[in-house]
This record gives sequence, C-alpha cells and structure tokens, in this order.
Amino acid sequence: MGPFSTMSGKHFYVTTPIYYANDRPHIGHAYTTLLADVLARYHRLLGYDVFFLTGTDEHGQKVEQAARKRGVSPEEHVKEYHRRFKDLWQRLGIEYDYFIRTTDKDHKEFVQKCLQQLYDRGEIVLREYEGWYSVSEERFFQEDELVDGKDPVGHKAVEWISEKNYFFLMSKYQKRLLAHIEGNADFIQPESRRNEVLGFLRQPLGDLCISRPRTRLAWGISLPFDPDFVTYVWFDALLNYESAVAARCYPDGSPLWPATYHLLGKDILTTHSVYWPTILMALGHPLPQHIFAHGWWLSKGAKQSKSSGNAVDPLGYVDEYGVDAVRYFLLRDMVLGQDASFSEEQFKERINSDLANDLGNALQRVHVFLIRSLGGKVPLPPAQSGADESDLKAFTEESISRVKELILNLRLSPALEAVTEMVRRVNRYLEKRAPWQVAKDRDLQEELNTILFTAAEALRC
Ligand code: ME8
Repeated sequence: MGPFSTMSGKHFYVTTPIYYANDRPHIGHAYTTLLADVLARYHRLLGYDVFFLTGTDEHGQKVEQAARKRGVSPEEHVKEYHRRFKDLWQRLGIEYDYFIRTTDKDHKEFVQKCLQQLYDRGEIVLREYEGWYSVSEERFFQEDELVDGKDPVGHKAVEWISEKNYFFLMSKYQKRLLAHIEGNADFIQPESRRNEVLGFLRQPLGDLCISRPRTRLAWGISLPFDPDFVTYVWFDALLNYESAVAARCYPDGSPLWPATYHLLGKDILTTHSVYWPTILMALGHPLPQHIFAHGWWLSKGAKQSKSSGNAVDPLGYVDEYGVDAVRYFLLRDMVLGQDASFSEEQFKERINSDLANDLGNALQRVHVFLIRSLGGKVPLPPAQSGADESDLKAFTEESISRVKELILNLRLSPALEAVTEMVRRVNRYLEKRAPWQVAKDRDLQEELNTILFTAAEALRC
C-alpha cells in the first residue's frame, strides 16, 4: 500500500469563517480559504471522506450599512456581493463542497429552532442592558476592555447604549469550557492562541447579548419568541457550521457534525473558542474537534483590511502571475501562528527563487532530455542502479512522510520548504550525473535511462 491508499471510515469536515458580504475579498480571506482547500485536497488524497464548507455572513449592521451606502436593499446587496466570493474561489481553484449563505431559508430555520430550544430551557433571558457598543465589531465591550476609549480590536469609536435585550447565560459554562480546553491540548491551535483563550477565561465570563432591537437593526433573523428583536449576527453566523450539514452525512451514513477543523484568523478567536463552544454546550451538541487560528497578512505594516484601505486584491496577482504562483506564495510565506507581510517584491522574489529557478530548472532539464533522447517517454525503472539513485529515492520517501506529517499538523510552510528541498536534491543529482554528458555517448543509453527515470520519478513524487 502506498502512502495515498484509501482508508475507510476516516472523516474530515473543514470550515472557513463565513465572510461578511459587505465588500470585496482580499488576500486575508483568500488565505484561510486556500488553507482549507489544501487540507481538503490532501485528505481526499489520503482517502478520507471530506466535506469542505465556506460561505458568506449576510446579516447584521455592517451589511445593512454597506447596502444603505449603495442605496440598495440588504437583500439586493447580498445577492450581488456574495458572488464576489464565489467568483474569487473559482479563480483560485478552490474546491469547496458547499457554499452557505446565512440568508438561506434552511439556515434561518435552524437558527430559530436553536433559539427557541434555548429559550424554552431558560438558557436565554430578557434583561436591561447598558454598555459600550462597537458598530464595526458588532459587539459590546466592558469599560476596562476599551483602549483609549475605542474598541480594542478595530480601534474604532464605541457608543454608550442602554436597552432591553435577550441574553444567553454563557457564564454558566465557563468552568466546563475551561476544563475542556485544559483537558484537550489540541482543541485550540496553535498553543499560543490556546494560552490566550485560557488567560481570557481566568477572568469572570459575562453573559452574551444575543438580540438587537428591531428599531435599531432590522436586517437579521427574527427571534421566534419576540418579533421586536432580531438575532445578534454572531449567534446567527456561528450556527452556520452546523446548519449547513444538518441534513447531510458522510457516505457511510454517519453525521458530519462535529467539524474536524474550524479555520480562522486570530481576529475572531474569542467568538469561536468561547461563544461557540458554550452555545453548543447549552444546546447539548458535541463540540468541534479543533479550532485553528492563523495570524494576519499585513500590508505596509498594518493588518490588511477593507477599512484600512491597504487590502491587496488577489485577482490582480492571479492575472499577472497565474493561480499556482499565488497559492504557493500565500501558503509558503505565512508561518504557523505568526503574522506575515505581503508585498510585490517579496512575492516576486519567492516565485523566482523557488518556482522559476529551482522547480522550473529541474522540470526543464528532465523534460528536454525526455523529448530529445526518448521521444517524450519516461523510461522504465532500471533493473539495477547506483548509490546516487538509492540516495535520491530514500530522500524522496523520507520527504513524502515528512510532508505528510507537517500537513496533518497544519504546518504548510515547512511542508513546502521540504518539497523545495527535495527539488533542490533533484537538481544536485542532475548536476552530479550530468545527463548532458552521458547523452553524447550512444553506448551509455542505459545509464541515461537510469538518470532520467530517477529524476522524473522524484519530480513526480
Ligand atoms: O469576521 N490576514 O468576517 P470577515 C489574515 N463574518 N486573514 C484575514 C485577514 C488578514 N489581514 N483579514 C481577514 C467575519 N482575514 C465574520 C466571521 S464566522 C462564523 C463569521 C480572514 O469578512 C480571516 O480568516 O471579517 C478572518 O478571521 C476572516 O477573514 C474575517 O472575515
């Protein structure tokens, strides 16, 4: 059995955040979706049953404001804007299994069903509430969380709001969540993010405001038990991971939920690792297996975002350099857990050295000889070969298992580094065995075949 043989009963359900349908996607959105795509493809290759979910977050204040600014209804706005994500995923070769929109009927019904259950069980209660509200983050902050009087995440203005609202009794679940994170070292990854959440949970946890008065925000899912309110966009959005698969199962009939991996950026770590698991606990549903939060793509030293105006449009790069170059750069240049910066110079340097020089050279050398000396056919494996051949073969096998281990641990940058190292070995092998010399002597045809087979086989792997 080779490394890619089929294994039955292996399941892999991976998600990306559902992106706000308020503007055009940039490199940051492309990165998380690409990461999911690579993991989905790799697991398919390993014989897993894979389900890859992405989509758009279409309710809430941000989307409502974006629609108003354009002078269209929110319905019209999201109908048009969610397409931008679908189009980009197509251009980037992203092969998702399902694209969820939170305005889908099934999703809305699922959210209302969960709300009603929690309300009936006394997990959701009506309260008077006052607090600092950030429109850009769509959530309340405590006084001591503010930085220079602004929200600590996006550093935007906050306003003091006093109103009646429904609360999910999240604080009840603090101890259970803490115990779960402590007992499952790989629940939140990487470790630095896990420590961040553990630190957050050592402070008292508040309850979660899960409604917005319709007078202030109309664009949302109505609370089934009080039509004067709509659902807080995060409560609505997080449930997408479960609503999308509620009516589906793996080919062997087992349910898709819980997800194997939720992939996200560190900006939305708290919502995923505190709000979401406690909501699931209250519902009595299983928790996702792993939550993985990556760092940010920076541009000119700041987080790329639509609002800071430093966002890079991936499409321009795809047009100019091709989709594989873009995919390669993004996955190669962000190291697990850290931020990474994006500039055209870095992009070109990386593509030139790894792809054009190393890989391009190796492929070109082998290809030219196969065409010139063997009519374009890869020769059969040699009956016997020497030490250089055995070395390259052994290195190839080691690389395959190393890459596998790295990818399964979400360490894509070192995995690609291992692949590049492998390519460099092929180049060194070719330099040492010099097929261009061997080809000059007709008596050495067998030796030429050995060299070309060995190099072509290593490149195939
Ligand atoms: O937060 N670097 O949507 P969003 C790396 N709708 N990744 C980045 C990034 C950057 N500079 N900018 C964005 C939302 N991302 C909610 C999610 S999920 C139930 C609801 C990526 O459109 C990264 O994955 O603001 C980040 O977490 C996500 O886009 C935020 O997308």
